[in-house]
Amino acid sequence: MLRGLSIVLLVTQLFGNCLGQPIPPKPFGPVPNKNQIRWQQMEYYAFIHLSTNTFTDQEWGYGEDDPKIFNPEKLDCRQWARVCKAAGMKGIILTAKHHSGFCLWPSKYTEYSVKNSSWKAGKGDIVRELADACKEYGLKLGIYLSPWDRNYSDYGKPEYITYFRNQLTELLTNYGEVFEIWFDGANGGSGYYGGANETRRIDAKTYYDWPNTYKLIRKLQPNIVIWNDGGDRADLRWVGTEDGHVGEKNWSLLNATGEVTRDMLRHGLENGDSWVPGEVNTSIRPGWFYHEYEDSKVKTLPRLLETYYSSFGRNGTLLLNFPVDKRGLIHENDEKAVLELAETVRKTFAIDLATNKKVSASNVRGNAKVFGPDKALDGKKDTYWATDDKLRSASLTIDFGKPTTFNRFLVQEYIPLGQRVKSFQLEAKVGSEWKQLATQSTIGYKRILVFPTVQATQLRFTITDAKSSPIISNIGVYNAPQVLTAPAITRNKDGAVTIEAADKESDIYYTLDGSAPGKHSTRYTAPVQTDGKIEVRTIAVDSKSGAGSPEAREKFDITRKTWKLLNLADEKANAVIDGNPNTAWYQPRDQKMPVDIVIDLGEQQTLTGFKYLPGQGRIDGIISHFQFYVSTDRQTWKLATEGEFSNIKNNPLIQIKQFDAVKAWYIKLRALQNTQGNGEVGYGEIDVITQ
Ligand code: FUL
Repeated sequence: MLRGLSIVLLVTQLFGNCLGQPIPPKPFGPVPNKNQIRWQQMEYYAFIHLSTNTFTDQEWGYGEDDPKIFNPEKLDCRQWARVCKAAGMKGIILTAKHHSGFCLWPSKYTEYSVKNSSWKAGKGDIVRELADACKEYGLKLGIYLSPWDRNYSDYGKPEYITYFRNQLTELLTNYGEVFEIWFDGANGGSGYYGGANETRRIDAKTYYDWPNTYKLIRKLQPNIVIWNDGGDRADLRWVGTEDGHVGEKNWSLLNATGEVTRDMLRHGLENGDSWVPGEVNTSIRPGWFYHEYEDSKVKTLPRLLETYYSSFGRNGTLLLNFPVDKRGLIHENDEKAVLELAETVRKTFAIDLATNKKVSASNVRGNAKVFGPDKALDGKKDTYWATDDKLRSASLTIDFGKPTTFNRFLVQEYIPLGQRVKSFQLEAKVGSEWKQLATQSTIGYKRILVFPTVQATQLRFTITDAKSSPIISNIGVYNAPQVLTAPAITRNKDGAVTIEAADKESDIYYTLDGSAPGKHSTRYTAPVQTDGKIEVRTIAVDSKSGAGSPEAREKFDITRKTWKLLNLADEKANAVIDGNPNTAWYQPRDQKMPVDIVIDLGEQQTLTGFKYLPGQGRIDGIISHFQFYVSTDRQTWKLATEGEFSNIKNNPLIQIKQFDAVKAWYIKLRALQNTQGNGEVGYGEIDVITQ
C-alpha cells in the first residue's frame, strides 16, 4: 500500500498534476501576508526625527517647552525626499509626534502643535508637506506616533486612549496611503502632563488597548504594516538594538503570545508561530535628534556599509534616521555620507558575475525545468529553484568558465512559501581545490555574505539543513571595491593617544592641532604623549594603492592624570577614568539608590559640563536619572545639573550634559535611577568639559 502511494507521488512529481504542470511546493509554517511582503521588498527607507527637541538639544522633550521655539525656517520636505530618493530609499517615516507630545501637524485635538509654533506663523503642516514631497518623488509615507505623550494632561487615564485614536484617525485619513505606523515602546515615567509635573507609568501591554487600536488602523489603512515594540505583537519587530544590526541568524518568526526576550528580537524564533520580520532602526549620527556637536560624528562609509550588510544583508530591512537640523534640512554632512553609501552600493552590485553562467544542482523538483537552478539566476523574483519535497539539503554550483574575482554572495529564499533554510555553506574552486568561504545559518528574504576577495572558477552553494525542502529565488555574486575603515582613537588617563587602523597594512597619519590630516602629516608609529585640550584628526592610507580612509576626529579635554576615585577601594574602579570605552566598572551589587561616585580632580578647574558613558555591551547598570555635584573643599557640594539620560536604555552612548561655568576640585555623579529599576550602577567612562 505504502509502496503504491510512493509510486503515485513519484509519478506526480515527475509529470505534475493532471494538466501536465509540475506541482509547486506548498507553503511551510507561517508565511508573510501581502503587506509584509510589499514592505520587505522596500528594503531601505528613512526615518526623520524632528520636534521641539531639535531646538532644545534634547533626545526626549519633557512636554513643557513653549511651542513657539519650534521654527525650522528653511524647512524643505522636498530636500528630504530628494536626498532619500538619491540614496536609493523607498519611503520616509516621520516623527509626527515624539514623546514630548508636540505635533508636526495641526491636530484638532491639542494646542501643542505646529499651529502654535513660530514656523509659518502657525499656518504650516509638516505631515502634509512631506506627503506631497513623497508623492512627487515616488516614495511611500510612514508615520511615527509616540504612544507616550509627556504633554497631554490626561496621559495615564483612559481618556488619553480616545485622544490617541483621534490623532491616529487624523493621520491615517488625511494624508493618503501610509505604508507603516511606528509605535515606540518608551515610557520614562516623568513628564509635564499639562502642568502636573509628575511620574506616570502605564502597562504598555494593556493601557493602549492595542487589539482595538489595531482594528481601527487596519480599517483606515488596509495596506499598512504596524511596528510596535511595547505592546501587542504587531506585523514587524524591533531587533533589540538601535546600533544598526540584526543577528546573523535571523528567523522572521516569533510567537504570537508570551514573553519576548532580546535574544528573540535579535534572532527571531526558529519555530515561532507567527510571521514577524525584523526592521533594523538606527541613526546616521549617534543621536536621533539633531545636536550641533554631532556634526562631526556622522557615521563613516565603512560604518554605514557595516550597517547595510548587517540589516538587509541579514533578512531585515533598514530604517536609517536623519536628525533634521534647526533649519529643517537634512544636514550636508548626513547627505554626503548617505550618498557616498549609495554610490558604493551601486558600484558593488552593478555587475552580477553569476548572470548567464552555467549552473547545475544536486536535485531539481520533479526534474522540471520550471524549478531548475537557472531560475535562481534569472533576475525574476517570482521564479525559483526548488527541490523534491523530501529533501532538507541540496547544492547548486555555478561555473564561471574562467577565473573570476569576487567577495560578495547574495541569496534569497522565496518567502511567500515560508522561511526554510537552517544552515548553508559556500565554497569556491580555487585552482583544483575547493576552499570553504563561509558556513552560515539562516537566509530568509535576503542574505548577503561578505568575505575576503577570492579568485575562483566555480562556486558551490550548499544548503546543509532546512525545515522543509529549500526554495531559492535569487543568487548573485559580486566584486565590491575595497573600502578602508577610519582609524580608532583613544587617549588614556595620562594623555597617551593611541590610534589603530583595522587594516594592518595601512599607514596612519594624524594631526593634533585641528588641521586636516593627509600624507603630509605626521606618520603614527607608537602612542603619542599629549597634554591639555587637543583635537586628534587621523586617516589610514593603504600602503599599496595609496587610497585613503574616511577621517576620524576626536576632541579631548584636560588629561585625567591627577584624578583619583575617592569613595572606592576597588582597584578595578580605575576603568571609569582610563580612557578606554571598552572597560567598565560596576559598583558593588548590594547598593541602594542613590549611588555616588566621587572624583578628586587633583587641582581646581572651571567646569562647563560632564560626560558619562555607560558600560558597553551590558544592559544593566545604566544610569537613567542623575545629579551632578561639584565642590572645592569636599565639604559643601553644589548641584551643577540634574535630569535624565534620555533613551539611554536603547541607545547606550556617551551622554554630554552642559551647565554654566562653575569651579570644582571634586565632582560627584549621583545615580538616582537606572534603566532596569534596580540598584546596579556601572560606568564605562566619566569625563568633564572645562571652560
Ligand atoms: C526610541 C525613542 O525613545 C527614541 O527617542 C527614538 O524615537 C527611537 C527611534 O526610538 O526608543
